Amino acid sequence: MSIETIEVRKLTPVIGAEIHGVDLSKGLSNQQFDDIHRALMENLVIFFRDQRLSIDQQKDFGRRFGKLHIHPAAPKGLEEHPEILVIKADDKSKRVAGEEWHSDVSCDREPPMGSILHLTTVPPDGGGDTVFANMYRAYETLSEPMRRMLEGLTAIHDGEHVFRGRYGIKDEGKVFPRSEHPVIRTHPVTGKQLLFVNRGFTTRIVQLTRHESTAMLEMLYRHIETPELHCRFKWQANSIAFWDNRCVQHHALWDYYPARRYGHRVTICGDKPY
Ligand SMILES: O=C(O)CCC(=O)C(=O)O
Repeated sequence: MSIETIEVRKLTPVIGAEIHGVDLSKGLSNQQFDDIHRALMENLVIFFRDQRLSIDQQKDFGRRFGKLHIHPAAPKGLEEHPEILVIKADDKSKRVAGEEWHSDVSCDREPPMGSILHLTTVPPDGGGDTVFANMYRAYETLSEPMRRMLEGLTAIHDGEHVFRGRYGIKDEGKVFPRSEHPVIRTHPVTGKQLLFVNRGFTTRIVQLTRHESTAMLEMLYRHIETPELHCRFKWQANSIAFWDNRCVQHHALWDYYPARRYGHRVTICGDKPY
């Protein structure tokens, strides 16, 4: 079956494609939805250019793929839009979202299926690229003995060290999500296996001793950082990146201080990893 309603231009053979020929501010036909979904499954992260979307239009686009997720820790960024996560950096920022390799909110019992980030302001002199990594390929490029060893292990994904104190709001007494997920998970749509630990949230492989777990996770995090697993997206104002959070990790580069970068993310609910 060919992709009929959109043009798909791959960024690399491994991960990432730009999608052309669709205006996301208009409702999608069922065929357009199917084609975009298929492009996402095949390329893991897809990018759109020159999309002038209102917040409601961005939410409508996200809702075609599932229920919208509300972040467990971030303060309400926009009145009346709790589903919007504001992504913002400027000369007052002390940190920015996504400086560490991660998949979004993997500490949730049911981590998000995907995220759709729309940037409206980008740094004037470049910078602020986002790098994405293919976790199927990360799994497949481990040696056979290593894959066998990881099979059946589970790991703790903790929001505490990531979110506590992060947003400058009072969070005493707040309990952040913490969940145990398989180290190797199966993608619910493609049925393929992939590596599901990330430097941002994963703190411990349950069945190993602490020393073993630390060494194993560090080896896996280094492996995930292999450039051949990646694509790197250069943003323009009104670009969108839509990543399948189940099989992609990402890392946002903050190389543009003190310039401003601004946008909105909607996040789509997912299901319990198995
Ligand atoms: O700013 C970006 O490019 C990505 C930010 C990030 O890591 C996220 O939204 O999870």
